Amino acid sequence: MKRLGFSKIIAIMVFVSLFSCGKQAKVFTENDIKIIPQPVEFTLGEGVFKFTENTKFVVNFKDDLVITNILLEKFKNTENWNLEVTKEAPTNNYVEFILDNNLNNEAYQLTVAPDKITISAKDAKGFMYGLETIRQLLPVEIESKEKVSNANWIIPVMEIKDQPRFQYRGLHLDVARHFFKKEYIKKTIDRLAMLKMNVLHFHLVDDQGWRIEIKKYPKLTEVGAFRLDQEDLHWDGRRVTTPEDEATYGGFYTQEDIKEIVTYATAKGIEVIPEIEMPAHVMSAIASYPELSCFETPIGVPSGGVWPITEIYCAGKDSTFEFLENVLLEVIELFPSKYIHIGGDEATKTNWAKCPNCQKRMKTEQLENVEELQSYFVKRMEKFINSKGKSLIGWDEILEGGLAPEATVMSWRGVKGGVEAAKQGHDVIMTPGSHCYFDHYQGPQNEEPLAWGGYTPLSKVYEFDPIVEELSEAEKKHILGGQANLWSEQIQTESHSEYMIFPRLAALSEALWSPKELRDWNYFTNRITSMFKRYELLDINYAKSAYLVTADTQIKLEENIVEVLLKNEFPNSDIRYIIDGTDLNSTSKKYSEPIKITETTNLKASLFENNQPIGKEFNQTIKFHKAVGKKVSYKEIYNDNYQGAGEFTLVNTLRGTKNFHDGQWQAWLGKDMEVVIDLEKETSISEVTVGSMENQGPGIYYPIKIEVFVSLNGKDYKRVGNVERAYAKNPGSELKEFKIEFSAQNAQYVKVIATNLKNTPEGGDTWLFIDEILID
Ligand code: TNX
Repeated sequence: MKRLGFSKIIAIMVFVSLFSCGKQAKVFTENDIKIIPQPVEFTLGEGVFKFTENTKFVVNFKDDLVITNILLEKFKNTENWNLEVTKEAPTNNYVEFILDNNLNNEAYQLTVAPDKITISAKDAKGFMYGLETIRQLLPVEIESKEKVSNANWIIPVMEIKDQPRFQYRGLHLDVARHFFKKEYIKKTIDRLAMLKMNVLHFHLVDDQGWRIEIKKYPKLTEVGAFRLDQEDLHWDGRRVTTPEDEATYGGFYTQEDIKEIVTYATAKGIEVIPEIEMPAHVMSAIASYPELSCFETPIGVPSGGVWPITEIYCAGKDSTFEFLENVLLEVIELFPSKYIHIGGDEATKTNWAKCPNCQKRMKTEQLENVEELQSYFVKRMEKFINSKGKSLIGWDEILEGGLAPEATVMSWRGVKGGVEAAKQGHDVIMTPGSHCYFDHYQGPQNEEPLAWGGYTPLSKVYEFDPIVEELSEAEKKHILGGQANLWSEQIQTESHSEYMIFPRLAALSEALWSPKELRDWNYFTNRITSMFKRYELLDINYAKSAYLVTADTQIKLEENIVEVLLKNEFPNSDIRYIIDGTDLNSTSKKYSEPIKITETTNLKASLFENNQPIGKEFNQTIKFHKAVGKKVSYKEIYNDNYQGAGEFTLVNTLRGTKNFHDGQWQAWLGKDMEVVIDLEKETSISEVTVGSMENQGPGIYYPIKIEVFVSLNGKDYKRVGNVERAYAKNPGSELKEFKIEFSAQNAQYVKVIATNLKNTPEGGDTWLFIDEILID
């Protein structure tokens, strides 16, 4: 018999003892691979690679430190290791970077073997993305800023081939409406890189603030970067400012700050595209230099909402263009990006129609209308920008009056502008409000911090596809990619900004990086929970809105019951509920089918994980009343866009939320609501409650009067009560119940008339929103 050598015996003893004390070698399955965005292709092998104090990074090109730093820093934080970067490969336990010019831009291949890892790429971004993938293969504790004990830094033996679907994968940050410090911008850059995003669109100019130092025009930041502090008021409830107001809210980036941000971003593979708005969204510049406007009236930097935007640059005076060219000369010096974004959105051109200089310009340039004058403006700026070797991007309004010859269009009012631009042979970046506006709500509006409006939950972002099928193959090539926009009217703090960006940015990154065929919401929700743990360790205030339980009801007429359906963003999730008024706990009933309700009931529900409630609790009292499920007849049918949830919307027990698109509201534009509810038999009643909403921004106003009439035969009505409420200015959004009480009446038919305000003091039709009508 062959004898075993001494060292082999020791090896077996170590092996046996490892297993006998329960420390089994981890076997990875596909379910353990939780990478976002999902790689194009991966195959798992057997065994693992283990990072130790002796692991080396083998790099033979410059930028080695910048690239490898992603992981070096992580191991420094968690283990206090100073892993070595060398040019010579050791015998084992190393990560090697191999240049491969056959790969596409930004692509990488990752091969993990037990003794070494290789990352092949053609460019720095490819190498960085390979490292970001390793980071996500490592246990989530790698994100810790503090020492981690007993960690096992292993990743599975595997092979990954990966590359982006789109070359442009961006996030827009509005630092004008509210100012964000350079440190926060740098943090955001790290977080973009982690998701393999590659553009930061930096919205540096708007009415409410000019945020970049321009040496030739110091007043742009001395005056334009600061405004009267009205931060305690709602954005649309702030008073108009004057040049005399004490301006204390604001801030700006010096040119040194900008250089620091750009250098930092470049090292992380992020291109920073500056946006210098024109001809509108520039009241901060006009407050600094009134001569830039048509009528040169001195104004203050606005502290809040301005609509419509009529104070814009004069398109007639040559001095305006001279100013803008000088500004852009400094901007071009600071940003290596090939793009300069000139805005171009939302200009109300009433001053241009009256201004002698603009009129003269239109005559000499033979322009038919003010849209063509804006087109002249943009084309003239494009010529200048092109002469400096750069390309122009503008919002889709730059299509109006004729597109500048080389312009790239950023489509925000849906995808329509993008489609039109691509058909004209122009490059396009898709940022439609429907999927890409991160200033929208992401959960039930009553539960969320104030947002601009709209509703764009995580699953909606995940569905985003920049490619529109009506385009030909050649036209589709013009779609460079997509971008999320975070407008900051309602966002005053960094933590609120993080809340709006995460986790939606993770969904967007997958929509823009991964092949469309691989998109799978179930699989994404399985991976995102691991990302949440990373976000927690990174102190990112990510939104947990996807965990929120929401309810829907169905009326079962025959049985006179209401069925409540519970759901949340996660498929097949463990929702539990309780209806006896006690608190939720691990013994609460698991939700598996609609809950039947026949009387006023308090319903509490939550998503559970590991037998514990997670996320915010759903807590609603479903008010059963005498009109539930009864027929409602309308004198004037509600507006097509707000039909609620069908014929029983007003009497289905479910209440409309502050999100006016939640499918519960019925609404009338410029008209009254008049409905009759048939209680089916003579019933004693003494109160009617009408739910309504006010959100004056989008034109939704409370009724000015509600009247209640009762009848036994449906012909002869008696007025039994009413409430009146005079119009009052009301920023923000609000829900209210209007209760009309009266002495007990026997009635079968109840008529309710809610009178629409019809005209705002500023003119324009008003919306009347109603849900629900309760009768008792
Ligand atoms: C429209 S999107 C704007 C912004 C606002 C935003 C609010 C675009 C090009 N213009 O100025 O902040 O709506 O969502």
